[in-house]
Formats: sequence, structure tokens, C-alpha cells
Amino acid sequence: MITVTAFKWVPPFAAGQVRDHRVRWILNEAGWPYEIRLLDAVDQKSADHRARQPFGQVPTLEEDGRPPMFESGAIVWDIAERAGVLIPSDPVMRAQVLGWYFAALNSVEGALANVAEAEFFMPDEAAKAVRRPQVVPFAEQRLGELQTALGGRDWLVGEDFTVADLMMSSVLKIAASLKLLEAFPALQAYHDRCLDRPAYKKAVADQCATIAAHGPRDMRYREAQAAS
Ligand SMILES: N[C@@H](CCC(=O)N[C@@H](CS)C(=O)NCC(=O)O)C(=O)O
Repeated sequence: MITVTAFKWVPPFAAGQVRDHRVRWILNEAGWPYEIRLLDAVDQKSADHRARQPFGQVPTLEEDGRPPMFESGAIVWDIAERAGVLIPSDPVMRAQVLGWYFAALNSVEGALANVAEAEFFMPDEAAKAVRRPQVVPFAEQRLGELQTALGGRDWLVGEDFTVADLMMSSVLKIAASLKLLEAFPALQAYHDRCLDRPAYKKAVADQCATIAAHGPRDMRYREAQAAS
């Protein structure tokens, strides 16, 4: 059996965004059954979880007979490859998909994460006002470049949705949550197209259902803080 770690609860801005949705999504695409192990802040710091994820984050993936995996990008690619889904068999196309897959995680996600950090984690409006001009223009530049590269095509590579589109659209969820996609209509349409998949919808609905069933107290933040 496959087990994926996820959080019991996150603040509203993060519901549907936590990166375990990527792993749930590819597992749903593959049709592979899995269980979710829910973590709170105390579990996050435990030696047990650190052995799976050195940074105490989610998601991780455990599977009978294999060492645990961390990093959503690595997990998603590994599942796609082993299940034989969303990666073209043609080696040239596969290489193109790999390039776009890295672009999502390396060239796009970082730029968007900087904006998210300012908007969602900076303590006050004054600090945000200073930080925004340092990070928003670069994020917008990257989105514009991505939109140009996509051109009039439906998908990043070839004629079909691939794992590169899965990862890019997951990363673009950060832009959507920051309302940065509105200025890029073709990218917005691409994003909508990518997310219009039952495997994605189930992944996010399942994550959100868990979060809705819990609250901040279930995360044991105080206990985790006291223990550190
Ligand atoms: N590069 C990692 C990032 C994982 C990550 O940032 N996870 C977040 C949730 S989306 C987390 O666990 N945050 C809690 C923390 O860092 O303490 C991946 O893609 O798996």
C-alpha cells in the first residue's frame, strides 16, 4: 500500500494548495490506491517524520518494499514513470517534458513563492508594501515569458496533457491564489484546461475535506513550540 503524508489543517489561504495535492493528483491519474497519514505540528518535528522528510515538510510517499520518498516533484515523476502515465514514450518528447517539468519547479515556482511569502507570511502591510516591488515584477515577467512560450498551444509539449502540464499548473495555482494570472488570459485558460481533470478535482476535494474537518487546535502548534 502507498501512504502519503498531508496536514490535518492549514489556514484558509493554503487549503487546496498544500503540495500533497500533486501526489494525490498523479496517483489518481495512475489509478493507484493510497492512504493518507495526517500530521500535526508535533508529528512534523518527530524523528520519525524527519527520517522520511529531512525538512519536516509534506508530502512524503511510503510504499512497501521501497525507501520513503520526499519532494513532490520527485514523487510525481517517479509515479508517472512507473505507472506509464503522462510521460510520452518518444525519447525526444520525454526530454522536452522533463525540461518543462524542471522549469515549473525551478524557473517559475521560486518566483511565485517569493510573492506568496510576502502576501501570506509577512507580518504587516508596511512590510508587504516594501517587499512587493522587489518580487512581483519578476514573477509577472516569468508568467509573461511562460505565456509567450506556450503560444497558441493547448499543452507545453505535444498534443496531450503531460506530467509537465500537471506540475506547471500546480505551480500556477500559486499565481492564481495571488490573482497574478488575471493579467495573462492565455495562461489563465491553460491553467483552467489543466485543472479540468477528474484526478485533479478529486485530489483537491479530498485535501480540502480533511482540512475542513479539522481546526488549528488539531495541529498542536503550542505543544510543538513548547517541545522545541
Ligand atoms: N520542495 C518541497 C516543498 C514542500 C513544502 O514546502 N511543503 C509545505 C506544504 S506545501 C510544508 O510542509 N510546509 C510546512 C513547513 O515547511 O514547516 C516539495 O515540493 O515537496
